[in-house]
Amino acid sequence: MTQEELQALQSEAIAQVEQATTIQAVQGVRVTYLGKKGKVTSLLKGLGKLPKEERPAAGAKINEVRVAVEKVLQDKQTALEEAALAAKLQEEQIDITLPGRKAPQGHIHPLTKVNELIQDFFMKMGYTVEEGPEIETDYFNFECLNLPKEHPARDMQDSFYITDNILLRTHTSPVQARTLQKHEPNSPVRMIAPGKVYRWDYDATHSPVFHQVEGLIVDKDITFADLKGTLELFLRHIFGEETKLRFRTSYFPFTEPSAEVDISCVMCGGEGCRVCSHTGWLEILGCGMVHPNVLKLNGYDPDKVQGFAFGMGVERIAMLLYGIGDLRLFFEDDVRFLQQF
Ligand code: 2NM
Repeated sequence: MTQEELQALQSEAIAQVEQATTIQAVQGVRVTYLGKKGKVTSLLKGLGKLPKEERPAAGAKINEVRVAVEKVLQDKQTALEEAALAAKLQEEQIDITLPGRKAPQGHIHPLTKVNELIQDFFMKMGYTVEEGPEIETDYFNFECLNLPKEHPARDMQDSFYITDNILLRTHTSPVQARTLQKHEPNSPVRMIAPGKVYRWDYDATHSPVFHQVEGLIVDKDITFADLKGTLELFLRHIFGEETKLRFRTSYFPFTEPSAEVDISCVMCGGEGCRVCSHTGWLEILGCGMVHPNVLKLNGYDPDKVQGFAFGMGVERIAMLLYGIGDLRLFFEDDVRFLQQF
């Protein structure tokens, strides 16, 4: 093969490589020229037929063609691979600036929220938050709170008894009794007792399990004026500064005197509406001066100290605050209800 023919073979191979647009096509050109039966390979194999003295020069020339074609093939393959990678990267590009999918987030139950509102207020007023057992003895639930044997709350029909002597607490007052008994006699106490209580009752405004917050303050010279001032600050904090209060005389075995506190209606402001049964007032909590017997029964001397106590239902406050008509909604765990708060 002449020098010109070799040159033509090289040009032909390079032209084919340049026309190739896929890696498979490049591979095809490689087989055609450099494969086992390829055109360049055959020339190398045919060197043996040449006279011995021509072989080195011819071999060198053919090898130059092989190297040149090989280099063009390699460059083309690399270029095609890079283009394929670039195209793939472009196609698979993700926009990392898109906002992610948010996992649904839970939130605080309305009763917990109201409980926290109440606790925050009294904690800022220097009250401690005390807890006690939900399964109580007759002694702590009734006896040391001056609840007489014939009191209706002690009836089997009204309370959940476990044995004759043990029952689910019907109020959180046993926590106050326990706290007084833990203290040095006659030392000051300023506490609230939040928690679940249990009564045999079930309708739109009564649940067998509900939540109470009761409060107790005992010290020298605590008066009914302190009780009024404290509850006025508290109820205006919860229901708004415009809220008016009304104290009505009442009866509780553990307080004397006792009162029920009404607030001006949260819906109509006192004009009269369906929510307040056209009275302008809503019953909101019970309170009174701690009965001397309660102080005595828990190791305190009513001649040295006195105090006031109060109790409220958390569900009732939440219903009035948020305008909820049925107390059972709090316990049904319907997210469509709960999500509104
Ligand atoms: C109420 C109303 C009036 C009360 C009394 C006591 C204790 F333990 F100090 F005697 N704790 N809570 C009380 C008083 C509770 O709830 C309507």
